[in-house]
Amino acid sequence: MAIERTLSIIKPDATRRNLTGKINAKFEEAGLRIVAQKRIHLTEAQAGQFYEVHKERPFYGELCQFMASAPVVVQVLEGEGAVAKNREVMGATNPAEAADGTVRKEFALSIGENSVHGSDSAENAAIEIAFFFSGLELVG
Ligand code: PCG
Repeated sequence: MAIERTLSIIKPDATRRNLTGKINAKFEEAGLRIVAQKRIHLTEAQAGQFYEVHKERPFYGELCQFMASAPVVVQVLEGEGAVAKNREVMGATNPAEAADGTVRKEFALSIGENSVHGSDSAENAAIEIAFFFSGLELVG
């Protein structure tokens, strides 16, 4: 399988509980390499822009408010089949449905406060990485 990159976000519920290191350990144990990472505090407008595809969903306002409620850690993960591998490590969106050993099973609080975001396709990964990082910030 080809080496890919995917965009990951450690969300406010996880940064608040000081879980960045524990979550990063799970990525690294799965063979994903953290090739870029920064801690930022999004405005609600920036969160809204990032999640624009969900604009019509009933939870959009709540989602944007939550994402702006505390700092997040945005990161680029690299590895073989990184998009799918990261989704495996994260587990299902709803922690009640997430498999044992996944980030969301261990750490997520609810479907909204679910600790991590990961790109859902290689195409969206490229768009989401470009949203947060310049080429100069990406190291091999
Ligand atoms: P993510 O970041 O992978 O992509 C969109 C997010 O919308 C998703 O994770 C969830 O956190 C969030 N989401 C999905 N369904 C619901 C919901 O029913 N309520 C809330 N508050 N958030 C949701």
